[in-house]
Amino acid sequence: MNRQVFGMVAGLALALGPAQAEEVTLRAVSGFAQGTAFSRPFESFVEWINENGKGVLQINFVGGPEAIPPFELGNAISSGVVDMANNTAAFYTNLLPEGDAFKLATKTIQEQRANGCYEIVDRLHQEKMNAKYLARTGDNVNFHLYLTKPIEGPDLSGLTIRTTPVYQAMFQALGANLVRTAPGEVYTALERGAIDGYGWPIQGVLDLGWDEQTKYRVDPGFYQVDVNLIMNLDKWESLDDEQKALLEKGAEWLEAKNAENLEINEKEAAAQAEAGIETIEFTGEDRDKWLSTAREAGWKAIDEIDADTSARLRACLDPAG
Ligand code: 173
Repeated sequence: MNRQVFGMVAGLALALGPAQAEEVTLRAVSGFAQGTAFSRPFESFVEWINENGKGVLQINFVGGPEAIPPFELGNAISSGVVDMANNTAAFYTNLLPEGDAFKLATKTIQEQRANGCYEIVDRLHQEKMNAKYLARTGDNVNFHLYLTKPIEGPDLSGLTIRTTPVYQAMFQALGANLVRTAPGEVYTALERGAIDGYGWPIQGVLDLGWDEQTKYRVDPGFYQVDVNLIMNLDKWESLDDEQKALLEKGAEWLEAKNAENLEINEKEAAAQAEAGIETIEFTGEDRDKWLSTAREAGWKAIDEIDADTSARLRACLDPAG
């Protein structure tokens, strides 16, 4: 820079004074319908930030799947069309295929922050999808198979089951025919008899009205829900330290709420029984096969995506496996 230009730049900087932090408003979208199980924790987070972040940062919750289809929300975050999302990695495997491993965590997010896993997961989001990984909800919540007809054991051959990447490897290994859909298409598929069942967590079935079309839930549950709070990386980097610290504090608050899930799960199971959903409980060898297929087929699928990343993730998400 020559002297004259340097003088101009320095003068301008002096004239503007120290950077004045202005309140920033982030546009946020949820991959799950507003008011349902996997949107509610996020909605509480938005309230928390808007309450604690006056004059610093606010969140404008634009809406759920009606605003952006869940499987397109990852792209909207990468490109910055949306600043912040509440979404499961299963809905953005187009950008981050390895994200399918997050459901295999047996460690809580608090443990993942302590053992270095959070760093790996954050880096994957940054490098593969231009996103900052802020928080994980869904710890303590398992996935289940729900059916319209009974089964005897862990054999899904002859059944057509609605899936997402979460259940794909496991249900395929057990012989099912699979149809991949967003949650918004499940009710109609059941009503039309196009599917004999679907994968879904223990929470949310009644919120979505699917209990009307569901006869059985298979127990035990498997895997662990990951619903992640992510942000466009450029937007994150444009924030000042106070704004970042506010979001990180909110993230910690949100993750602490994962402890409430055990109690919510019990209430949901009771409400499902009340709504007439019967439980098919696998025991003994059937149970072992059900759970070992989940885990083995799950990790095999990640190994096939990238053996190196799979090994690094496994060592901190599911070290006992
Ligand atoms: O079944 C699904 O749509 C799915 O993959 C999922 C993931 C996390 C929470 C809820 C559902």
